[in-house]
Amino acid sequence: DGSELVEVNNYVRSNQAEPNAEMFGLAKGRNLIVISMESLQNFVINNDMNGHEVTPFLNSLTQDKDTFYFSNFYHQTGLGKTSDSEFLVENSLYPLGGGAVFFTHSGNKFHSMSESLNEQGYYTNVMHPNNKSFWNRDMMYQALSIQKYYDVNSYEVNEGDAVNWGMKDIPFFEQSVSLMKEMPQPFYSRLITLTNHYPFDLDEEDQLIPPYDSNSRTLNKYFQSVRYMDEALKTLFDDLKEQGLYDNSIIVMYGDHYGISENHNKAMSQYLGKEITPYESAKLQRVPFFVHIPNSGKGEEITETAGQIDIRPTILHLLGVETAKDMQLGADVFSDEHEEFVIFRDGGFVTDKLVFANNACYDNETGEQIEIESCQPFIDRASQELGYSDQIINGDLLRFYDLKTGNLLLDQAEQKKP
Ligand code: GP9
Ligand code: MN
Repeated sequence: DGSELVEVNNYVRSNQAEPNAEMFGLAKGRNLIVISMESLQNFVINNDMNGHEVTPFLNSLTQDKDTFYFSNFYHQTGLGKTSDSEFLVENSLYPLGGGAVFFTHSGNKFHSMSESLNEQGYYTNVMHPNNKSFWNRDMMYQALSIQKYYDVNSYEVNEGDAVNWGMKDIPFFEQSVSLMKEMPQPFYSRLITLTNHYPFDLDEEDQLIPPYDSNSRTLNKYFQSVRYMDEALKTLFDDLKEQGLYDNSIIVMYGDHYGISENHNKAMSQYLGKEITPYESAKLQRVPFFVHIPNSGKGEEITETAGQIDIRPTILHLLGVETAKDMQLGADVFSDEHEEFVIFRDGGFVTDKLVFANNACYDNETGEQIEIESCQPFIDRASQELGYSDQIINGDLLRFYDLKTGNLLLDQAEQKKP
């Protein structure tokens, strides 16, 4: 019954972070282009593989005057992988512990970022060259009030333009920008890449660096495949400039989840030159997060510990949209009140000082295991916060929440009791 919402709402209200006055509205009115970078982990950024730079374009962005690069940013996905990251971005709620929320709760009421931006006059859409029903996206996107899904049928997949799971990222970006050119502005387009997906197969002409030389064929190919995606991102920026869409847009990019699972720890340990402890595994869940605001002159590397749940309030505030009434569990990363506390779906977490993984507590600085008592307060809060998120989803509680006023519609909840 909707009365659980009282406690959840109190928690959410008391954890709201005030926007940063200097950043609020910095990109107001601009088109919003969000790129989900498939399987991209942070360990390749500003790193090389046997002398080959893996992500030259993204590396250049880490030094760029218009780009914020977050180097301690974590994915928070579960079994729903890409779709879980989409859920985090649209709702600033956690995905579910078992099963993909895109499949289990597409009938729910949500107040998505798309809904908010649509109210601000944005044309909202997702672009992804896969079948529309994959991850139940066609159904879930309706619940998320996304106006249009440009699925594989919106693309012309020519001979040689597909590899691995489908359309290659370079032609995908090229055609996506042509489609954007025709959209009413401002638009919010969320683009989901596909090429850098397990098993990381590429055509020979797209292999821009040699493979790695470990016992893991997966990791060996991963570097080449990431290198291709990096090239594709460079072409996207060029395409946007060519079509005159670059200057009036903000481009946000994030890695959706890990690409290299713990099954490849031996090869990873060879590459990184250290043993992969549960502490290291947790730190390997870092994914790159970029906020690129053309001609803003604002940009730097930010080391604040943050996660995908923070993307939505961060974006909305940059676009000058208040979120004080939103039922969200993340916080604007630019806010002074943003807390360095990232909760993983399995109850693990990372703070600026601590890492909790595999039921053990570690010092975040040294990686040494320390007594569990140091982690206990955060263990409790992590389970509380995940619990509230689960309650919202499992109880479909947003039915009883009036976003406009921030009022709880509990009379209605009473009436709907079975
Ligand atoms: C499929 C793509 C990949 O459309 O988003 O999904 P994943 O397997 O990474 O969840
Ligand atoms: Mn994915």
